[in-house]
Amino acid sequence: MSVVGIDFGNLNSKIAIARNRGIDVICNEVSNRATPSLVSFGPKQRYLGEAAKTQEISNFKNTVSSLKRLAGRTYQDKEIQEIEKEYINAELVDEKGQLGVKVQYLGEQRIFTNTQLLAMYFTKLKDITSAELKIPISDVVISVPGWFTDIQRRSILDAAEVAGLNCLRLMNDITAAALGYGITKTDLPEDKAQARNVVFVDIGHSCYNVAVVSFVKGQLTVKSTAYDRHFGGRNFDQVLADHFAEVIKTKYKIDIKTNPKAIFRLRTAIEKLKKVLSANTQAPLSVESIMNDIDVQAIITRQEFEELSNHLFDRIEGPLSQALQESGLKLEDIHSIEVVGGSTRVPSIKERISKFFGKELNYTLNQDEAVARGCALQCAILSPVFKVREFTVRDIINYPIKIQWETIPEIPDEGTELVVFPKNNSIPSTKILTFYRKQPFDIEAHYAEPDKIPAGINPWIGRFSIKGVTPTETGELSIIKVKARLNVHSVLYVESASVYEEVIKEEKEESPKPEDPHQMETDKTEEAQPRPPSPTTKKVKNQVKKGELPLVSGTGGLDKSIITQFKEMEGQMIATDKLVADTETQKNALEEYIYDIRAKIESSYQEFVNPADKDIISNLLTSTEDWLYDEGEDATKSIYSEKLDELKKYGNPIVERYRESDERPRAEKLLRESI
Ligand code: ATP
Ligand code: MG
Ligand code: K
Repeated sequence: MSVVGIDFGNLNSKIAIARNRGIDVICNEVSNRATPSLVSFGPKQRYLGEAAKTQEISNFKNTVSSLKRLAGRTYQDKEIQEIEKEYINAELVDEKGQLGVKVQYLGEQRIFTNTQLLAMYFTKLKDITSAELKIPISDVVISVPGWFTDIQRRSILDAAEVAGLNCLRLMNDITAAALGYGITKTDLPEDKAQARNVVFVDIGHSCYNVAVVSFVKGQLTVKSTAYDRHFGGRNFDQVLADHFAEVIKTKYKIDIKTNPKAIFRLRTAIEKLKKVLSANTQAPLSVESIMNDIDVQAIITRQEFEELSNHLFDRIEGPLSQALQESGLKLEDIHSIEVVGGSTRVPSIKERISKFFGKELNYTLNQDEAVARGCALQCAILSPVFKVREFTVRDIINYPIKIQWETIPEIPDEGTELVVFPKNNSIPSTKILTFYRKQPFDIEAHYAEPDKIPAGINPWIGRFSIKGVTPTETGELSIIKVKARLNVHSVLYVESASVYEEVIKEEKEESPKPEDPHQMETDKTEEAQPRPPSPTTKKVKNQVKKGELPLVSGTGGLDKSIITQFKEMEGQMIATDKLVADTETQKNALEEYIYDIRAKIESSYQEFVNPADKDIISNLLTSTEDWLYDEGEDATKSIYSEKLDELKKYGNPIVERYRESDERPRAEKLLRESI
């Protein structure tokens, strides 16, 4: 069984695994510890991760980036139209209500949905991991930003399922970093009153996440979080791109803004330049053949960069102060500040964070790998086969969720909605709602503050139909208890609906105080109050479960049938890619054989080839080689293996004769020694 953590980043992803009693970040096929979050499509195969990066510019329109930002979105989504479109080179389209891309694949125009694209990328991460572990993998923990909504989370889970991954937990990325911190600290306080409060800040490529986390021995509790969902390295890249576009316009009289490829080339160069600027006071820009065969050069000082980016630096403080305020802590309660994410290397960003807290920043965690490591740790904790130190992770949700229903004439004052999971409610969590109904009814879950969720995301979470509801035997309203659950992924669903019966018991104590009839936390108490609440008498009404009711759920996730269909399609694409790879391997084997035999018949094999055969073999080698570089350039796997077999018909006897003669003296020697 595998223990794997994936930091799914917008620019690139990191994979950590548990082995040798520790956590390792693994390398991909080109020995990089981070894999570009890209998928692309070609005439014969897909290119995933590094391979997509290699040909990003030559296969411009068929390369899809920003996969993470596409999860759970629709084509009409404001943020897709106004922001993400700018960063994605492939054409975005609407595919039956799903966000899709239109690309050329296997010589035809194809549309793939966001979930499929995510699944393709996860397939790649899965391959990288199984190549390293040398076993098929399934169990993983994947990171998502804490601000992801229900539908975004479901999209990632659906994609993982399509890729054949069993996601044990979608972990909020900053919480993963906090887990990595907590589990290695041996000096955490035992006493809750002395809990250590640490602020974690993650600024990556596309977003900025903050959490205030309190630690005691063996446990972390996220107290508050705050986000800037549109703040990261790419914003700085954009500021620099705008600046250099102007410089280039003046200096070279070309307007690169009219040319998407030129913009892309510039952005690529800027991403490198920006890193140079973090360590140096100035950095050169140089792009060959940016457009119209013109090479451009420029230079920028850190000071200029800082002036251009000042409006961005001014946004640093907001989430920090919001998180601090919501945590209910004061500046002096903060023990330390831990920073992760690539963009926290920008000196001015560090300065601003440090200034806000009036403290030096801490770098206990690996800035690039902390999230992946935390996810792997969480996977190890959840995995039954792996022993890890006990560590409880108490995370929270970011947006309040309400349940809505329709009133019935019998209970006119029932109200129509209730916030069941308020902001910062801990996860996982189950709440029981009690209804009094004679007939089947529906409830709906919505985000209670639609303006707080990412613009363009539908606040609707799901509709749940409770079937089979009838009046009681005496024709009264039945008591129906509905269990709503936020699971470890922070995904909401209705777990069950049951019908209860009231049984009157004589008891001495007073009945409990009336409470909100609809809400009760099972984690604390299993008892729920009926409506109307029982008066304070010595007769106590107890509710006894009579049976389960049928339940039909409609949520933002994909239907099982579509997931099955996507799985089949993914399977076919994997097979296509594998065939291309196997064909290449077979072709290389043929080529190698030609060179090997050709060299050896002139040397070590010489005395084992009879002169008559030698010409035949030589000619065959030459003709096969000629064929390989001509019409055989692009043949099928079976043709390459036929050709190889043909060569081996002549080659094998020679090799055998050589081996025999080589082994004979050795065997004789062994024989002599053993006598
Ligand atoms: P996200 O968390 O937003 O989904 P991600 O996890 O892929 O994205 P990271 O790997 O944390 O992002 O960070 C990548 C960003 O950090 C890029 O924008 C990159 O340019 C920037 N970055 C990396 N190193 C440096 C550096 N030395 N100086 C400035 N910026 C840097
Ligand atoms: Mg990240
Ligand atoms: K375990």
